[in-house]
Amino acid sequence: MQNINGIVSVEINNKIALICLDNPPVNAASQALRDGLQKALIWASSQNDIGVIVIYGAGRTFVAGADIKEFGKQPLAPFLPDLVNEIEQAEIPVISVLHGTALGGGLEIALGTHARVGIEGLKVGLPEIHLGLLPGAGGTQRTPRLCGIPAALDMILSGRHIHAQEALEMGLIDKLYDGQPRDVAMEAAQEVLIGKLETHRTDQIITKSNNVHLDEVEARLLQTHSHLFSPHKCIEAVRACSLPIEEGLRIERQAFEECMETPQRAGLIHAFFGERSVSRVPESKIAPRQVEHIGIIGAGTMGSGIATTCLMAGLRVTLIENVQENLNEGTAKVKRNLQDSVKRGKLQAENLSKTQSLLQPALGIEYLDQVDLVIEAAFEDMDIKKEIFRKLDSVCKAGAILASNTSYLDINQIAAITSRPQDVIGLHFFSPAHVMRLLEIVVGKKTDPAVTATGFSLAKKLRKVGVKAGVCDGFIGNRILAHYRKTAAYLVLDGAHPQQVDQALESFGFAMGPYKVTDLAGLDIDWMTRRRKAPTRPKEERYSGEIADRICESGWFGRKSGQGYYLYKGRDIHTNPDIDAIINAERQKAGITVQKFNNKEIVKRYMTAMISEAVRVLEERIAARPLDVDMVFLFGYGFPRHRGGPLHYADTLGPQELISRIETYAKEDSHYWKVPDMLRQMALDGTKFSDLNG
Ligand code: 3H9
Repeated sequence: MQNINGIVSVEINNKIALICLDNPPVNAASQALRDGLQKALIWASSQNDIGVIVIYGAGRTFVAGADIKEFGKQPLAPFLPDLVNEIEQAEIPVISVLHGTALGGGLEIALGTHARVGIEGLKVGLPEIHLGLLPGAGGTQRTPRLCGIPAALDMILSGRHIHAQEALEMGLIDKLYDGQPRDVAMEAAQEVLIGKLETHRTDQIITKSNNVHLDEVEARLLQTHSHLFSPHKCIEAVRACSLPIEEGLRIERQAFEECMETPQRAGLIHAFFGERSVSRVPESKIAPRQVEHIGIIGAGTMGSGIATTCLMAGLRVTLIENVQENLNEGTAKVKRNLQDSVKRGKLQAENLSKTQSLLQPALGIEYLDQVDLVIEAAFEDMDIKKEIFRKLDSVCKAGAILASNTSYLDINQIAAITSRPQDVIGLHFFSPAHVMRLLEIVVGKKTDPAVTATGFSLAKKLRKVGVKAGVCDGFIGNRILAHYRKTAAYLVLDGAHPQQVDQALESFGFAMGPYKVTDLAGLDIDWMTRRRKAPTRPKEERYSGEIADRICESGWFGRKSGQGYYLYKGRDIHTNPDIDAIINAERQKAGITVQKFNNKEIVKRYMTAMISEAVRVLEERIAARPLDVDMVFLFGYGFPRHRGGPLHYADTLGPQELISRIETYAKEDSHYWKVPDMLRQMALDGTKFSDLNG
């Protein structure tokens, strides 16, 4: 055994050289791995009488891609594209054994080898598009040569993972085996030596150009993804696959480097690592409590959605209502949700009836005496919640966790009603709870760290992104939302149209503008919140709710009532012509001189308001790190992923720019627009939000 550099080793066995890549956790093609592989190839080729070289991976996977941590830094030799070319041009046949996931640069290494064999369970893919990139080590040139332009383009533009059998049918891999990587490596190598497994060079295959298909796909992309950079560059690179390979690779390299320079790439990589590091909180080192049986109180939209997500994770659920009719409706909703999940491919059809059987509907809280964790999803009213928690305290077994799904109420007050405040926590799901990935884990003053740890382990089980939040009205997300939504309302009062506000923010990248979101959520929800907050609204605050109040008074609550800011006919959405009269009347009543706002100004004000409240949330330690705020917005509020989240985006502007914007707007409304102290300090120190994520 020749240990090349601690990550790569070579074993010689008769005429076979076995190169093992061992760079946990996912065998990323870091500089050390590339260097080790290059040296291993040279060393193996220099040995006497070698008939075949095999590359395989140790651990749970073959190479899952280039090392993403190296992106944005000075690239270090050997470079992956060069290494793949060297593999392809090797005189001794080189084959690869793929197991686990062979993704991105990992698959590209394999495409450079002269035969690829897979092990059952393998998934392959070119997911670079999700990072704002394109396959930059030959993937755009060799994949079409092996599978044709349409299949290659689908793979590159979707970034999807492809199962072993499909990869075999596509011609991406040559043969499938069952077994351990080293054993399969030996078996496949012996087959090469006796001519049972053929080897070939992908670069020698000629691809016919298919501009008609490429043009069609590009036209569709322009309609749906015109704001994203890398999909267009993917097409540009694939177009080059019918040229001689050296030329194609040069075009691919150029396009890859252009993608690497974009803020979209930086935003998407921030999202990738943020999603993985957001659960790294001090409590994650503590053992969580065991949770197998969950009680859910309330079978409305929220409760039935939470029940659905728990069932899909294989947990037993007791669903509680106090009236039989509501319980029946809730149970039916859960069943519909599960059936929809089968249609969406999130639940296997053969598991449907087993999953349904984990649901136990019941009338009355006394049925929760044996559950490990209760999630209360009743009406948002403090007195109702206190009553429920008082009962839970007397019914639930010792050590059971008592969670509330409240979206803004004070968890400390709820906990104080029980004799076990250490077991009380907020678990704030987002609607529809079986679809949306965010889970705010709201930690009260007395919450036991093991209870917080359980919140995170539950989030993981439910495949949610758990984010730790402190207690305040609205926690991280709704607190910030309540603030920046006022900006949208002020813009409309002062001269913008709700539809223009939506268009401006959708072109910034939001999945939906704020007025479409309000219509979808129901205008009555915000109406109720405004009335709840009315007694505590500061006198100096400019009221932002007049237009929305008038709309609600007309009985228009958005999509569910057929009209709101828009008109709804079936699935179609139209302008609501009656809105203008309401807006104009309110402007006149308030004596407002109408201003014109262009879309850029709308985005500037909206984003500045969002960022300034996010900074206050950090100052008050409601969120511990900027990335917590970012993940809340990416996974719960439709924030454009390629912008990385509000505070990642704030770093692209810098504190000084934000301060000068706020100071300008403060001339119109000094109560609403205030520069947070933390932002001033950051400008003085030259600190970025990314510096505070460590
Ligand atoms: C590329 O290849 C470009 C080339 O075309 C051209 C180059 C010139 N690098 O997700 P997990 C870490 S672009 C560095 O929790 P799972 C991850 O952060 C790349 N680190 O596990 C985490 O660290 P921690 C194309 C990576 O089992 C740990 O590994 N490839 C990388 O749920 C475990 O990850 C991709 O985009 C990486 N490439 O899922 C694949 N990948 O424990 C990206 C992972 O400290 N990766 N880490 O938090 C994935 O999709 C998933 O990680 C994978 C495993 C499916 C592999």
